[in-house]
Amino acid sequence: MLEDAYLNLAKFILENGQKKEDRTGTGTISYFGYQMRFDLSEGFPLLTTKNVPFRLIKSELLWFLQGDTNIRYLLQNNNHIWDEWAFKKWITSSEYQGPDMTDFGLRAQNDPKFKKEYLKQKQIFCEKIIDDENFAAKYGDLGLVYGSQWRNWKTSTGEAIDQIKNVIHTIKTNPNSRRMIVTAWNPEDVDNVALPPCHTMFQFYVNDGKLSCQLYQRSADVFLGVPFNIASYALLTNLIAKECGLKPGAFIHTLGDAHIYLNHIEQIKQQLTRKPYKAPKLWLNPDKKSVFDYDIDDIKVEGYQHHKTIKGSVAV
Ligand code: DHF
Ligand code: TMP
Repeated sequence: MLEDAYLNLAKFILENGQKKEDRTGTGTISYFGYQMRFDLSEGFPLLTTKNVPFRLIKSELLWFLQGDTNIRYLLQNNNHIWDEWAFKKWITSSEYQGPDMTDFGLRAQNDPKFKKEYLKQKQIFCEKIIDDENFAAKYGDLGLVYGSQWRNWKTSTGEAIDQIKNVIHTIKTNPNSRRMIVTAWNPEDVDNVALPPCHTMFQFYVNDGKLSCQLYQRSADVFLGVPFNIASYALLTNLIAKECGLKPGAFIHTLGDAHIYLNHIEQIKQQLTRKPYKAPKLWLNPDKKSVFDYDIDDIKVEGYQHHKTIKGSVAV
C-alpha cells in the first residue's frame, strides 16, 4: 500500500522517538533523520486512514506557485491553515487594541474560555483581511515564505530568481542535470520571517521518462503537517511532469526532526488501528499545460475513499 510508508513512520516514531521539548512549549517525541518513498505511478498518496482535505492542499500549492505570500488568497478559498502565523503578526502590532492574545496557541489549548475569545478575535481578523485590501497588504503578508522564495528569490544585486521556472526549463532541456534544485532556506531571512521554511529544499531527477522529486524537510509535524506535505509535493511533481512530457516517478521524503506532538499521540494511535483503502487517482485538466495556468477546478482526486477526520490542534 502506498500509505504504508507513512504509517511505518508514525509507528517508528512512537516506538523509537525520544521526548524532546520544543519552541511551542507543547512537547514532542522526536527522531532525527528518516526517509519515506512513494511510487507515484501506484496512485496519489493522499492518506486514507483519516480525511485529509485535498482542497486545502490544492489552494496552498497554487498559492505558492503564484508567488503569493498573502493569506488573503487562501481565505478567499476558505483555507485557514496559515491564519495563526498572520494573526500573530497582527496581535503584536501597535494597531491591535483587542484583548491580550499573548501565547494564544498554548493558552487556547488549556483554557476553553480563552479559546472562545481567541477564535472570535481570529474571525474578526480574517474578515478584515478579506474585506479591507489595505489591511490585508499590511497584516496578511507572511513575508519571505515559500511563494516568494520559489518564484522571487532576491539576489545580493537586487535581482529576482524564479527557481520554479528555471528548474522546469532545466528538466526540459537538460534532464540529466544533477543541479535541479529549489531552495526555500535563505540564511539571510530566517530570523525575520513568520515561520522559517519547514520544507527547505527539493531536487528533481529524470530517468526512463519519469520525473522524481526528493524533499528535505528540516522539521516535520508527523500528524498534521506531513500528510499535507506528502500530497503537496506529489501534486507538484505530477504538475511539473505533465508540463515536461514525463510520467511521475517517485517522491522521496527525507525528514530532519521528525516529531509527534504529545497532544497528537492518542490521535495517531487511533489512526494506526485503521486499515488503509486503495489510494485515489489524480485528475489534471488535460487542456492545461503550464504549471502556472491551473485553477482550483483543474485539479481533482478521484476515488478518494477514506476514514473519518481525526482532529488535532496545531502548535503555534
Ligand atoms: N505548525 C505546526 N506546528 N505544524 C504544522 O503542521 C504546521 N503547518 C503549517 C504551518 N505551521 C505549522 C502549514 N500547513 C494544518 C495542516 C497543514 C498546515 C497547517 C495546518 C491543519 O490544521 N490541518 C487539519 C485540517 C485543518 C482544516 O480543516 O482547516 C488536519 O486535520 O489535517
Ligand atoms: P519549527 O519552526 O520550530 O520547526 O516549527 C515548525 C512546526 O511546523 C514543526 O512542528 C513542523 C511543522 N510543519 C510541518 O510539519 N510542515 C509544514 O509544511 C510546515 C509549514 C510546518
